[in-house]
Amino acid sequence: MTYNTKEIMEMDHNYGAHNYHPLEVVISSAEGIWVTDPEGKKYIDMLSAYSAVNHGHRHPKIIKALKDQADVLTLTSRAFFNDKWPVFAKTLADFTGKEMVLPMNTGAEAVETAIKTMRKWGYTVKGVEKNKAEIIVFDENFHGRTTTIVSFSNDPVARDHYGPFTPGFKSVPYSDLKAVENAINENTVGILVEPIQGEAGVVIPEEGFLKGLSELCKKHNVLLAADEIQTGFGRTGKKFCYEYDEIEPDIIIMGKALGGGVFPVSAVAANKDVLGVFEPGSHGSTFGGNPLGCAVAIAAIEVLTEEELVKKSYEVGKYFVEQLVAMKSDKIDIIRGKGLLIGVVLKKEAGKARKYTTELKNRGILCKETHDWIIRFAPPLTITKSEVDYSMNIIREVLV
Ligand code: IF1
Repeated sequence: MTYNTKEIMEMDHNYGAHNYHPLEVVISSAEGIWVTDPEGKKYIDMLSAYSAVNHGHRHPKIIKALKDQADVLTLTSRAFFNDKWPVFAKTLADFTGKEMVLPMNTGAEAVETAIKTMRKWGYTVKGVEKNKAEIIVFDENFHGRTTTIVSFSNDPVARDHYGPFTPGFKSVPYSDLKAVENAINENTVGILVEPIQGEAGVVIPEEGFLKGLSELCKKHNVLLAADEIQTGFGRTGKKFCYEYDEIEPDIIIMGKALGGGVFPVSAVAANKDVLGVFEPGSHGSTFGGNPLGCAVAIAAIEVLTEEELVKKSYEVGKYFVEQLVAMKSDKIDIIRGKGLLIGVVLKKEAGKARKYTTELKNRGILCKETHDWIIRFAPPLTITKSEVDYSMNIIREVLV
């Protein structure tokens, strides 16, 4: 049984909880940068499932890894060894330059893992008094949707009515090193930071912010955890966005594109002096490190390197921004981006972004507004300059 767009949207409305407000387009198949609706209309995907589809839809090598693995072994739990997880751990350790990896599934679970790591390190290594650990986070952060993570969000939509909240977090203004230093005390175990704030509207911190954080962390014996869930794996034109500041965070949090656009795979990577705090039973997940996810993630990392997607993201991203600037649209206030993570802030008088994302959708470009005034462009990293040119003609029709 297949359904048309209208039927699918009605079924979604009638049976699905209303925790989303999607653009009115149904995707029923996809390949590379292209997605297709049930009526056969094609669109260019300029969102990439919020950076989870960096490799393009159904990348052949990743799909092959998925199918090959599905034919031999899919799930074991961690009660036994499986022959894929350790290979994935080594692949990701080599890729990140860290000694150890802890696998989970979703981004929020990886963030929770980083929080637990920092707290446990605080108590068992730094010597913080029981239940006193503090973690510094930043205003307008987005790290996921668990009750602990929304406890330190300041977005009322994400947070309201979910209390009582988890204590132990201090939120300070993004990009404000002075505020960070003032917030640090003897109970501070870690700083959790997005190298670019994605949900806040692709907010890029002042140059040297991460470097400054890294220095503060070293000075005060505090761990630095970089949430690279959205910015990692080439999205911003580097393997990881923190590389722009030439730093080494203590903890790297990964998700989204690690699953190659097909499977939820997340992980935390750190050195043994940090991730070594866990002992058997102290943390885990039924599906974390499952052979299917590991096979996919190994392929995803290999494709990134083989196809030089990081370099492409840097170059095509630069070109994309140049083309946007050259449009000289009087509807646009600010254009900001690194690699292929690009935010276009509209002027208030241009009206809300939803109007433009809907219009772009009608003309064959899928992207999503964030907050009321910002359009985010984040196509698969496989997009070519000529495909950007093609898209830009449509974007020009809508934004100029
Ligand atoms: C949704 C936003 C993006 C993330 C960072 C952790 C997570 C995310 C930096 C949690 C997830 C997603 C969640 C998704 C929409 C999307 C999003 F608009 F909500 F904020 F990308 F900007 N850290 N971001 O960006 O990862 O548990 O979802 O795997 O619909 O909630 P997750």
